Amino acid sequence: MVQLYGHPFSSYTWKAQIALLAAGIDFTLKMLDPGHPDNTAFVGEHGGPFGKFPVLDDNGTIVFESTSIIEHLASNHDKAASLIPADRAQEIRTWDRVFDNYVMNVMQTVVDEQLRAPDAPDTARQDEARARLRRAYAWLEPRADALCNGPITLVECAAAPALFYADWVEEIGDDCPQVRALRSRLIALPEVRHCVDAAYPYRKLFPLGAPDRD
Ligand SMILES: N[C@@H](CCC(=O)N[C@@H](CS)C(=O)NCC(=O)O)C(=O)O
Repeated sequence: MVQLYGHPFSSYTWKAQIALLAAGIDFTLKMLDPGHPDNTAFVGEHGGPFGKFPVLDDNGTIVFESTSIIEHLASNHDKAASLIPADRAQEIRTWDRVFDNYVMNVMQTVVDEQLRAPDAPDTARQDEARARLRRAYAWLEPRADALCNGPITLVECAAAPALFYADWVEEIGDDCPQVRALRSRLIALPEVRHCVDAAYPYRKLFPLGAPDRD
């Protein structure tokens, strides 16, 4: 039995979910909410030093960190091997780092600041993060057209939630049409659309106010 502890609105849960869906691995999403304290306790125990999610329980093998979860799937499930094809593994791992470190985590800085102080966020900190997102978009622009045009790999798993939510925090501008097109390409993937649709009821949780699109 494969179980993924996470939440339908969580970007890093999407990342692992997209991999599971793309590989066709049956799994149960173990919901993290006040109605499921046992699941929350599990993540507190197994989600690394800060009890973060997602956490995978693959028939008793427990893995945290979304990239490690996907590495685990690719190494241990034949159906998931194509998530990290051997001939492109290094390039794919680099793109995964790019989307986590320079898009997803930067987006999260703005969100976390809003959660920390909803009435008086440190706007200088948020503005600085938004500027970093614009810099990431500009760097991606000449590279985006060549990305994510084939089967789902670790790159798509990382890029889809990162660009989906980053655009809500700092909209991808007219000066980056290829990054916009990349985001649209990713959202159109059935595995990603599944995550977008499942997250819809939770949009009210977005602390900056979710836009009425996507
Ligand atoms: N590097 C981690 C990041 C995980 C992460 O930040 N998860 C968020 C949800 S998207 C979380 O656990 N938030 C709750 C918390 O930080 O306590 C990964 O790739 O799994």
